[in-house]
Amino acid sequence: MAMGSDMVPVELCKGINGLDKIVLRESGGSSAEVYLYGGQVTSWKNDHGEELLFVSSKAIFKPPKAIRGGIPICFPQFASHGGLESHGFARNRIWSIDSDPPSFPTVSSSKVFIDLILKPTEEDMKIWPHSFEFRLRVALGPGGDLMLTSRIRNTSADGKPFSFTFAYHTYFSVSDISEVRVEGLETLDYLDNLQNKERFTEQGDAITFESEIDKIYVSTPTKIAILDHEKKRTFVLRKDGLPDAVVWNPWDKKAKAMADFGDDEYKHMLCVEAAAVEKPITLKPGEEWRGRLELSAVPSSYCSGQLDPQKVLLSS
Ligand code: TA6
Repeated sequence: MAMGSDMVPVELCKGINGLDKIVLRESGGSSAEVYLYGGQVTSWKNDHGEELLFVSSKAIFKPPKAIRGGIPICFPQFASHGGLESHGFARNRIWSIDSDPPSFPTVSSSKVFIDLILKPTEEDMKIWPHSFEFRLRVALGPGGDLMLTSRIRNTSADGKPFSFTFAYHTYFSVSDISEVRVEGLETLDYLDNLQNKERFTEQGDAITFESEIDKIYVSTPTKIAILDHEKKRTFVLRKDGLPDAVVWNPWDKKAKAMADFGDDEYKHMLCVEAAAVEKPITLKPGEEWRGRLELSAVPSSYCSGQLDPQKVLLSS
């Protein structure tokens, strides 16, 4: 689907419930949508217009509720790893468009991007008394890859460092969860959220799904592959500055217990989250942390052997 001259690469418009969103369109036909509410990507489509991310049909697009799907940003706390509300507050705040972002250290091939910024309000300072600037760039690559780059700076004037945990809580859309395999996490240690965060070691084969899973894999490789055989599609997740990876599917019981999630929707989603959880990140005043996520969707035909997960994981 080639881009007509009328297709604007970066467009600010109104989304659900009148919330502001930015639509990114890449000349090859892929697209993405980012809500200022939560700085949250809620859509990523390939050049055939197929949606690659899961958003629940029951998602609530109304502050202060977090949007159930897409890529929520967990900051300054992942899940219940601290005294704040689950997953921190960045996903429940209205972000701004950053009109004057500092230059990026590396030259990006992407010409289609938006820069957002989040700073704490006085209310935020009462629950988390630290000054920061959180800059987020959401970009679409020439091939339709989706890139998210977070830059978090400690802007405290009181000389105090602060520590945080973080995740890109990505909801991938899958055909049938029982047909999905995750490659790249074999033999790694993980903290099991279903067993008091006890530490275990994963078995040697690819991860498959037949029940609820909520695991934090620690010190993972920088690349993970999610194979959806039925859709003949592989998601390749590359990450930088994010040592851990969380894998979550609520399965049937938890699905029924979530008001903003359909009872059967667990069959069509999987969260694989690039994260920094096991070792919190500490920043002294003036210091900046960068965490990058790059997602690719590779059309594949497993039976033709085109897709050898090991080749994907070992290739650059
Ligand atoms: O990332 C996995 C997890 O921490 C699970 O424990 C589950 O709670 C999920 O996130 C969703 O959390 P939420 O706060 O969005 O309902």
